[in-house]
Amino acid sequence: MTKIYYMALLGLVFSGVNAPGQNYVAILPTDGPADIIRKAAQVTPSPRQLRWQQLELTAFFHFGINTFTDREWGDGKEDLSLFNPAQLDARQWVRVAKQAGIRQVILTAKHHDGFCLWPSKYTDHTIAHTPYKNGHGDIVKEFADACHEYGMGLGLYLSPWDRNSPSYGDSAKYNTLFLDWLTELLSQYGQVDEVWFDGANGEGPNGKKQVYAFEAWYHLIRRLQPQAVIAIMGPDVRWVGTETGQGRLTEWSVLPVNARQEESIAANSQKDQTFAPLGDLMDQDLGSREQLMKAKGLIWYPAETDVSIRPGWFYHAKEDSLVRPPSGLMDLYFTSVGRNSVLLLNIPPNRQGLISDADIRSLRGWRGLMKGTFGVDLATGAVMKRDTMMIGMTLDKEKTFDVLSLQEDIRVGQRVERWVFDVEDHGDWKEVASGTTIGYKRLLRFPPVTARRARLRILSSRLDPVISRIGLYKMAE
Ligand code: FUL
Repeated sequence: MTKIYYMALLGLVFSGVNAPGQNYVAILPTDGPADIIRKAAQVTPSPRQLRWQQLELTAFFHFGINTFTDREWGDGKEDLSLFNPAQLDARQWVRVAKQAGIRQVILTAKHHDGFCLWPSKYTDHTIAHTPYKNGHGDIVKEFADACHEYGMGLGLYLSPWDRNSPSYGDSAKYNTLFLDWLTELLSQYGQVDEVWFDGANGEGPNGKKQVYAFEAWYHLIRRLQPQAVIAIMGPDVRWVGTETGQGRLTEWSVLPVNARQEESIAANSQKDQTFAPLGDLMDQDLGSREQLMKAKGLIWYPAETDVSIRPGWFYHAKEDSLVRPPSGLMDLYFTSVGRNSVLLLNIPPNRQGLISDADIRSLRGWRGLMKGTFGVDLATGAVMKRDTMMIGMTLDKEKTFDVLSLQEDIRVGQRVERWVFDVEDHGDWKEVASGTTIGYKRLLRFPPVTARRARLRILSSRLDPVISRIGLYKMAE
């Protein structure tokens, strides 16, 4: 499926939406390379970005008319009488996610087909015109109530691209409609913690051209749900650039941006910053020193890795045998959270309106592997000796491990550019792992080693490194 996030993002203007403070810093014409690097090392997440990063594990529930038509992208002409998830239980979705260690879940309130899972006043293409609960259902409400009941973070996906709405393509009209939808979603269902705007737009060269009023949408979200992060086509959370679950080995959360657009700020009577990320967010190198030198400003803009537990985003019975096994989910953890990103794992409810047994089994197995691996930190009780660029550790006794976890204290910024981890082997130091960025978390697997003494050497850092945690683990079988 063609994805054109990056094209849409190129022209995207972010505005007035990051709390004033350190998650944006301007580069002055008088700044030399050393000033720019020092500034980059001091850009920090906003409180909402920090909270989101610490979640580590989040989930998507793709559910809608596509679930009943067996499609991935509906065209908006679907017969709504097909929609009848007779046993729907949003509490089961949230429970399954919670038992898997997931801490925030996002529901597709409206996908590209325009079908609303809540009874919106502003269109007829909604759940009110389906057999579900004889037209009296509201799945956004059932979902939100379940999240609140279980203390689960709540996110809503609202597709900007809409293949049903007659207003789509009449930019002003559709933007107003979109604000009406956002107002419904963000004022009727209690606290919302993430709003997810998809970048996909598949109308093609002869299709409708809709110009989105992102700034107005962001301001509404900040007003109604100030704690919510706005993801993907939004200023707080960036798409990692793949849908395979693979983050970058070098993943910077500090990115270069264009100049502050003072005219736009004045025009909108806004007090805080307006910026657009530089370049293509699918590039491998987004935040190296070389990239930073081109910037007019720097922002904290961390990566989210979205991937499905099955081949498709929506449920298809024929994919019941293709659910990723527990070891595959574990691999995803290493290539997303373990690469300075948050995992957004899609678990699509089926036609009954339930998460299927195959998915539940796999999630349980994964949870077992996670507990078996990360339940005991073999570095607990180690004696640490810290120098600026080196941390030595002596474990309480000789231990065997094959996983290293490193964390920087991102509350002061992301700084480490290159590091090596060694263990002592009969009086000699032996390198067992090395890497570039660390950020919130970096996980590495290697063949098991047995040692009592180990050391982390930072070979390059933008400012004094602040390592908040070193963990050592043994992979569960
Ligand atoms: C994409 C969409 O086109 C897919 O259907 C899915 O929602 C995925 C998360 O984002 O852009």
